[in-house]
Order: sequence, then C-alpha cells, then structure tokens
Amino acid sequence: MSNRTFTMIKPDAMKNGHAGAILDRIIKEGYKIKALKMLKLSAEKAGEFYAVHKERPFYGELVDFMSSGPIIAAILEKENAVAAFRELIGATNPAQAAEGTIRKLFATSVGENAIHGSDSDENALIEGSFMFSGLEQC
Ligand code: FUP
Repeated sequence: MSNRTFTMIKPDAMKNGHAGAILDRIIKEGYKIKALKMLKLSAEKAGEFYAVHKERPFYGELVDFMSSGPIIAAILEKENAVAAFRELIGATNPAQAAEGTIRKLFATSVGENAIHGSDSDENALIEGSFMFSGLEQC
C-alpha cells in the first residue's frame, strides 16, 4: 500500500470557481501536497492521459473537455491515499456520489465531474510522473 495519489481539479471546477474550496478541503482532510501546478493540457496530452478509455464512446468528449481550460494537478500524500481519496471525491457520476463528497458538492455531470483521483497505486505513480518531473516533487 502506497501513501501517494494523484489528482486533477478539472476545467469545470476551475471555471466555476471551486478550486480554492477543493484544495482547502483536501488539506483539511489531512493530505500533504507533494507537488502542485496549474496547466492547460493540449488535446494530444489529454488523449494520452486517458488513453485507457480510447475505445469508449465518451473518449472524444472527455479529451475535448479536459483540454478546454486550465486544470490544477497535484500529488498528495496520506496513509492509504488512493482508496481514501477515492472515497473523498465520491462516485464518477455526481448523481450517485455520497453526500459531502467533492463530486457531490462541486461536479455537474458524469462527464464534467470536477476532480480526478487515481484508481490504484500503480496508476498514481504513472499519472504523477506523467504530469510532474522529479524536480517538481517534494
Ligand atoms: P473515475 O475513476 O471515477 O474518474 O472514472 P473513470 O476512470 O471511469 O472515467 C474517467 C473519466 O471519464 C470520468 F471522470 C469522466 C469520463 N466518463 C464519462 O464521461 N462518461 C462515463 O460514462 C464514464 C466516464
């Protein structure tokens, strides 16, 4: 069990002014920020990040959305980070997300769901190093 996960505050939450509230919640939940930056993904980079979903019907929309505006990417540290963070963000579809979760509070739809959280320790490492160089990680 690793103690790190990777997250992105997605373009919808950035545009709707929720980035500060989401970061505040993450810190209050006890996560230490090990890397942090704001950036805008190109369609090519967004496509690469979500390559695992390439064959899914929503892939094109997902790539368009994730490259539509700035995001905040971060590496977070806490005990059992991957599973604990997935619980904090809630179900992919905000309509099914538990009360008080970040997606329940801030997401608008399954496609524009405010925040990403890695789904395994292996993917947390892959995604963290996709977005951050070693020098950018504390
Ligand atoms: P999650 O792990 O909760 O982020 O969800 P997935 O990895 O299954 O999906 C990644 C992203 O694809 C979601 F955040 C939004 C998008 N998606 C859709 O647009 N429609 C779907 O039916 C499922 C996922």
